[in-house]
Order: sequence, then structure tokens, then C-alpha cells
Amino acid sequence: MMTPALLSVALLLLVLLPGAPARRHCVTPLSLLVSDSVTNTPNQTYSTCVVYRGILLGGMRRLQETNKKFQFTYTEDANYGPYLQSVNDLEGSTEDRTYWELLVNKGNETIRPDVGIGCYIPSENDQIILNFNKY
Ligand code: B12
Repeated sequence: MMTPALLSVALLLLVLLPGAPARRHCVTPLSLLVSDSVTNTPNQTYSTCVVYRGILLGGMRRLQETNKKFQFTYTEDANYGPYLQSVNDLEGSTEDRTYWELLVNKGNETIRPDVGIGCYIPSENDQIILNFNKY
């Protein structure tokens, strides 16, 4: 039988264990649209969510874990953090000057955030747009 003190330690350990944040309660719903301005392939829409003040990357990971039809990869930039490299097997390429652009439809306007997927904190009902584009 666990004493209350032992029980508290066990609960604390559970919270502090690596990976614990990923299991926190998801409170901000958002939709994610994958579009392609280069080849004009049809759009795909997904639903996901982030924890309180969570970053977009967390919501994308959650979606990837639960929906096999959504896959993405990123590289780590030493200065700016995660750079979205591919979505659903379509890769950005320096040679072709293509990349995955991050846009956000706020209902009345579409913005182009000045940070990437590792820094953007979605607001409730944001429509995140991952748009394959040229530069
Ligand atoms: C050119 C450029 C791009 C090009 C890079 C392609 C290329 N091969 O040249 C393209 C158009 C692809 C691009 C995209 C984006 N960019 Co940009 N980009 C720049 C810019 C103008 C110059 C970078 C550069 O060439 N530096 C010189 C080289 C020698 O240094 P470097 O470290 O090797 O440069 C690399 C990184 O900067 C990286 N990179 C470029 N943008 C971004 C953005 C993020 C989030 C990451 C992780 C890496 C990264 O690509 C460069 C070439 O490999 C800078 C602003 C500036 N004046 O520095 C913004 C800048 C780096 N970009 C920025 C942003 C926000 C983006 C986008 C998120 C915009 C969007 N909403 O879609 C996307 C990235 C989306 C994704 N896929 O993750 C921000 C980053 C700020 C931050 N703290 O996150 C900057 C600082 C501009 C700003 N708004 O102030 N970008």
C-alpha cells in the first residue's frame, strides 16, 4: 500500500518524465490545410490541436502520430530552429527553389508568420496553411 508521500512522488515523476508534455491536455483546436501552388495538386485538410500556448510543431507531431495520411519532416537550423522540409513526401529543394511556406488564415485575413513551425503559437480556430511554393 502506497503512503500519500510516496504517491505524490510517483505522480511528480510521471509529470517530469520525458515525453510527458506531449500527453498534456490539448485545448486549442486548429485545422491544417496542405496546398501546393507549384503543381496545383488538390488541397488536403486535417484537424489537430495544441496544448495551452503550445507551438505549431507540437500540433503537427500529434497529427502525424494519429493520422498516417499526414507526414512531415524538418531539419534543425542552428539559429532559427525547425525548418519544415517535407510534407506528405513532397520536399522543398534549393535546386528547384521550392519550399514549404507557412501561412495562417485568421478568418478575415491570411497572414505569413515571421517565425517558423517551432515558434508559431496557434490561436483557437487558426487555419494553418502549409503551402508548397517557389521563391
Ligand atoms: C532567404 C530566406 C528564406 C528562403 C531560404 C531559401 C534559401 N535556400 O535561400 C525561403 C524563402 C525558403 C525562406 C523561408 C522561410 N523563412 Co526565411 N529568410 C530568408 C532570409 C531573407 C535570408 C536567409 C539567408 O540566406 N541568410 C544568409 C545565409 C548564408 O545564412 P543561413 O543561416 O545559412 O541561411 C539559412 C537560414 O536562414 C534558412 N532559413 C531561412 N528562413 C528560415 C526560416 C526558419 C524558421 C528556419 C528554421 C530557417 C530558415 O535558410 C537559409 C539558407 O539555407 C532571412 C532574413 C535575413 N535577412 O536573414 C529570412 C528568415 C530567416 N526567414 C524567416 C521566416 C519566418 C521564414 C518562413 C517561416 C516564412 C513563412 N512564413 O513561410 C519560411 C520557412 C518555412 C519553413 N519551411 O520552415 C525569418 C526567421 C525568423 C524566426 N525567428 O523564425 C527570417 C529571419 C525573416 C524574418 N521574418 O525576419 N526564407
